[in-house]
Amino acid sequence: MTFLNLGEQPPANALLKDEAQEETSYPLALCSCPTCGLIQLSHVVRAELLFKEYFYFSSVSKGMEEHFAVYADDIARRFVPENGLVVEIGSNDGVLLKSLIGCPLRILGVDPAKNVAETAQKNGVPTLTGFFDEVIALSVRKEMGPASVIIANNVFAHVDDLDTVMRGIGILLDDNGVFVIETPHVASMLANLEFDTVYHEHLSYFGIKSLSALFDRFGFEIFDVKRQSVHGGSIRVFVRQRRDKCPPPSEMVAEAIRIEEHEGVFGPNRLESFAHDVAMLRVKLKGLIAELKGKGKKIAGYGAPAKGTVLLNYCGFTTDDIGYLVDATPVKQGRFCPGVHIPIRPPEFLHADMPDYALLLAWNHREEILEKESRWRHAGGKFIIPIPRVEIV
Ligand code: DWN
Repeated sequence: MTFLNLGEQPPANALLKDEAQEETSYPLALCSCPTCGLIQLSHVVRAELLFKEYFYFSSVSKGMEEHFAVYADDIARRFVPENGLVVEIGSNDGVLLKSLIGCPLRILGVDPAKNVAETAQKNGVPTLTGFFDEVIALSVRKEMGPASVIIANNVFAHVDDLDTVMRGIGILLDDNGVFVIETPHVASMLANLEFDTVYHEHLSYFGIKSLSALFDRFGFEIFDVKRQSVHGGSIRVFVRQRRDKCPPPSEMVAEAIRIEEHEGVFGPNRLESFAHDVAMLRVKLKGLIAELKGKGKKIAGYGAPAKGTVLLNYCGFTTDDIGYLVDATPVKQGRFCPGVHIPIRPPEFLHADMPDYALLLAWNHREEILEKESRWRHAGGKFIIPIPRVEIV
């Protein structure tokens, strides 16, 4: 059942070198399985088009660096013996693994984006460039032995052929090993109207029930869940091989499923009301921007996140509405947001230009950014927060 249609859009991270650059758009819509509640894109864009050169570097956000450092420490203490092997799939710039450098264990990142993997290597994180699959799993197991822990953060939702990844996990993970994934929680997406997290990189929108159905097919089970606030509300899911004499799963597993049922993840009416509320949010946001423009106000965008591309294109904003975006990621600066062709500049541009408003496209970093931009705010600058509701702060 297709329930949300965001139109034809370009890949969210396909930032343009110049406005004349040719770009391709693809259908961007969500459909759902009423049985396990798995929500997926209706159209798949080939991974090679999306991930070979990548513009997202997790370490740009200090909040995310702190998040992953605490995460890594927790995992290492609980699950990794002396000299144990920790492998991270989709390790990006090494933002998690770099905090384990110097610990009495071994680390290895795997990431398909050559440019990002090179940054990880410079950060001291050994990184294989490629899409994790059975071939890489066999090669790593042969060379380094089984992994005590395999981690996959904000990547499981990006994979089309999950069977290959799961078979690779089965090959590489030690019999007593733990597979840990962190991924946005579909219940949070629905509850907070996070429609802009729907983009071609995100093929699946998981909950515990849908993940359990997947893991069960490969002899794995979820034994613990920790809810996280990052990326609009995520779940950190702890997975083990199903064995006799295992302690029972934590109560948090059943609690997470109850939350999904409460949020109506499995109910077609709820999904349709989500789509309706998204359409209403667009009307409100477009109306506010038009009102402010009518009063002669200057409006910029803050952050050039993937989700920002979706929101700007879904609302049909142009440079007449949002003059430019600012983003602290060096490789994004000087490029243009795909589809809407809004230029991306360094944050210093905002401090010089002093717009009246900034649409906070990176709303999931609200605290960090409002703190960082306190001087601009004290000088009169105001943020327009689009999600979970349109508000000015
Ligand atoms: O799944 C994914 C999530 C985890 O990260 C990836 N597919 C892509 C990416 O999505 P995103 O681009 O929406 O993530 P963020 O973390 O919301 O992007 C924030 C953007 O804002 C980055 O481009 C960095 C920028 N930023 C900034 O300019 N100043 C961020 C902070 C915190 C800042 O202070």
